[in-house]
Amino acid sequence: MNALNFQKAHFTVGAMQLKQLPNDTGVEVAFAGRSNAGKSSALNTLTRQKSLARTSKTPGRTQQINVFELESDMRLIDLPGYGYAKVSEQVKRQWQHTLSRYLEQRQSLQGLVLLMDSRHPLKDLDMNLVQWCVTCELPCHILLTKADKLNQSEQSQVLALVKQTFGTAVSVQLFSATKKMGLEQLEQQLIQWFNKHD
Ligand SMILES: Nc1nc2c(ncn2[C@@H]2O[C@H](COP(=O)(O)OP(=O)(O)OP(=O)(O)O)[C@@H](O)[C@H]2O)c(=O)[nH]1
Ligand SMILES: [Mg+2]
Repeated sequence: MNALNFQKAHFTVGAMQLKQLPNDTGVEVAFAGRSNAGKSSALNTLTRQKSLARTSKTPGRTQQINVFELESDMRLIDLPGYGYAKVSEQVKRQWQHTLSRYLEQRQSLQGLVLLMDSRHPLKDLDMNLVQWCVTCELPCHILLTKADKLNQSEQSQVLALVKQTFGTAVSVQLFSATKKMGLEQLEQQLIQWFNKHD
């Protein structure tokens, strides 16, 4: 299996609309999840860059579709978080519409990394997104984030719960950006997706 240098990731564009995305060729993997789940932090840990993707204590920070190129035709995508309470209904609906169009239409999209805060997993919109992946046959890998906030027995419990909920439809792992926990497992999944279409 080919190695991938995630450290080489660099920002290319912040798209407000789908038509601003790079050409739909090669392979793309997107990071999705509720606002504040830890998407940007996971991308920074993965790429060994402190501030490649902007993180924030204020949920709803990432509002554009941020594109990071690893090599030509290999991209990581930081999607805006969903479910942020303070965003207006209209903005929420607009974003859900854009997200579903992206997931539906993007030919280069080979997999979705779905992040859930390990202390609050399986919210309605998370369930919808997994269901959507299954229906569309888009591979989905779940990261249970901020695992450093749980003790060992809580970690095993949440992992078992989420695995049991989805069965073999998706893969699931614990992750902590701060402790770099689960990093290798995430990398293996990404390498598999990126190498599929070499
Ligand atoms: N303890 C701990 N905190 C984390 C971890 N990952 C992220 N956080 C914190 O959680 C908050 C949100 O992280 P972000 O990475 O900005 O979350 P996001 O999903 O990109 O959020 P939006 O862009 O708003 O959708 C920040 O305060 C992070 O420092 C982790 O592994 N452990
Ligand atoms: Mg973010």
